[in-house]
Amino acid sequence: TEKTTTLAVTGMTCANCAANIERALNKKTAGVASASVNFATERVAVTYDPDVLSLEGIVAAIEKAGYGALPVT
Ligand code: 9UX
Repeated sequence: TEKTTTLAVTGMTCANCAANIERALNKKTAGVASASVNFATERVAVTYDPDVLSLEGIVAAIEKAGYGALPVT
């Protein structure tokens, strides 16, 4: 069963940063079903398979892309 979580993202300075994070999660992180970044609110919603990926793994993937993330839900 998939879970959906929201994280606060830090370090986005232009709209393309949001696309960078979506690419990192949707195309490079196993276990992500879908990820959508809202640049204006600095949030990312991630739907994922908790059997494959942990919340810590989501944070690590965002950090690897060069940004910061803090779970908010
Ligand atoms: Mo915009 Mo973000 O040039 O990593 S893409 S600052």
